[in-house]
Amino acid sequence: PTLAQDDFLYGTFPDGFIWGAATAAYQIEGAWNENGKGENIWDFMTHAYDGGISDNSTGDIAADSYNKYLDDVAALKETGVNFYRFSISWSRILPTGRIDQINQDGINYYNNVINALLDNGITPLVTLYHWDLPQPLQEIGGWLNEEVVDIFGDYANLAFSSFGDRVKSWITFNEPWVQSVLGYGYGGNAPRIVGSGQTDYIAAHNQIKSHARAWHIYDDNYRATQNGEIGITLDSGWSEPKTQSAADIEAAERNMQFKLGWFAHPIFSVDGDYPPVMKEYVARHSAEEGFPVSRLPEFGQTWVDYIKGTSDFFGLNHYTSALAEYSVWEGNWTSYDKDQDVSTSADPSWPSSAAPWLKVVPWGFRKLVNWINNEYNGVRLLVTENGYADLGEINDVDRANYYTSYINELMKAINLDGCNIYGYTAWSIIDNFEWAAGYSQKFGLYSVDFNDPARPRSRKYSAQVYAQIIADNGFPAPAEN
Ligand code: GBH
Repeated sequence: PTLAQDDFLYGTFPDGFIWGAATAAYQIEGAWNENGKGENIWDFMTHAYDGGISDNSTGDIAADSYNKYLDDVAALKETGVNFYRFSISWSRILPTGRIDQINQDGINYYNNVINALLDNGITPLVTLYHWDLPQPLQEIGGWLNEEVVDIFGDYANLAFSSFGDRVKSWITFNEPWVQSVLGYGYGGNAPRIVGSGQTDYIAAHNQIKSHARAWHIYDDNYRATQNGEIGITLDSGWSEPKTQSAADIEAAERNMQFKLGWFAHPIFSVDGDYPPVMKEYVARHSAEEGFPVSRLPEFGQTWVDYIKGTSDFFGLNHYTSALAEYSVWEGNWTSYDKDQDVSTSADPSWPSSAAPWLKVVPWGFRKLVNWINNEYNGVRLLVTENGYADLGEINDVDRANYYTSYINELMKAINLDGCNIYGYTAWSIIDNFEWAAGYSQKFGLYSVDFNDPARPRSRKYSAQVYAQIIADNGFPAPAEN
């Protein structure tokens, strides 16, 4: 299979560019109640009578990485990655979510994973929060309760003190947009709270504060001795104006500010705080709907200053793009999308995948990282996820082509456009529990047989292609003969 793109660029990534692959605890570990682990919001949701999962599955066993992590390490080694991005299950080390009850077995488990990685020459990159809040903290309101900011800080502190002698790269939150908009707005993800345009903004507010709290704890107490770095991972598609009308061009930019700027502007911009256009639009819609104040919470100057600058790198998850157009949503109801005066759609010509939301638009990746580079002053960027959904075939040519074309666009952004990007992460090293889609969509470079209790892994074609890209550090021109 060759890349059917005439704009393919031969070349290699800069020396020292790092390559990785990723997973998240709830999606792979299983062992949901073993050896002292507490219940989290995904355990709770998937066990509910209507768990909201398309194939009625759970992550109770998932890929059983709690028991089979050495298989994962072997797959990572075979792929030749420099680093492995995985997440800690908060309730595995703190069953109640709080610091007064530490589960030593959970600490041991992550020690084993970290040590196995290091023994194999693979650097750990650890995410503290990939959507799996301990259920007891949900019972006090979860991310709607500002008390969780301090509780998250305690958890982060435990992670730094337990693992920071060996873990030198940390991510506080994975995709707070998803946790906020899907978990606390539209309600398709745990904890399934519905309140778009209200509770999603509050959940985001407390996650941003929690992120900053963890960064300051690291900066104050660990950086000097552990010499690591700590950042956040934000997800974003690229929003392309549907037409070249001024209204659509502005709508696409506004959509970027509402999606990525919502979280990035407080942390990475010179001024801090939410994007001005977002404050303006939510305030105006709130007033039109009869709210006495804006539904978007305010940080106040003390928090603005506390949050600003709290990331040592910009972690980016990117999968797809959309067309954005100016559009006013009628009616007296609140929603995060309505607040933007934007509608999005996919171009019918874009190839699809097994995930309805994921269209293959490689050039959008290059535009997105350029947008970030311009918007946030050449910030050091690490791609922390990128990948493709299919039904699980071993000869996964479409995934291999997705990786080749997206990574090629990333290389153009570095070598032709001068973007400051230092690494790339494939999602995912293995097939896993794809949240509300259960096991119906697969993202792995390695297949997992979920019908076999032993959960055997098998290498897919895409893993060979990715391994070759890593070995070559890109796409060197074929030798002439
Ligand atoms: C990432 O999110 C996650 O970090 C990772 O855990 C996940 O496995 C991976 O993507 C693949 O999905 O079904 O219309 O409600 C990427 C951003 C945002 C993409 C939510 C899917 C659901 C759209 N995701 N979106 S919809």
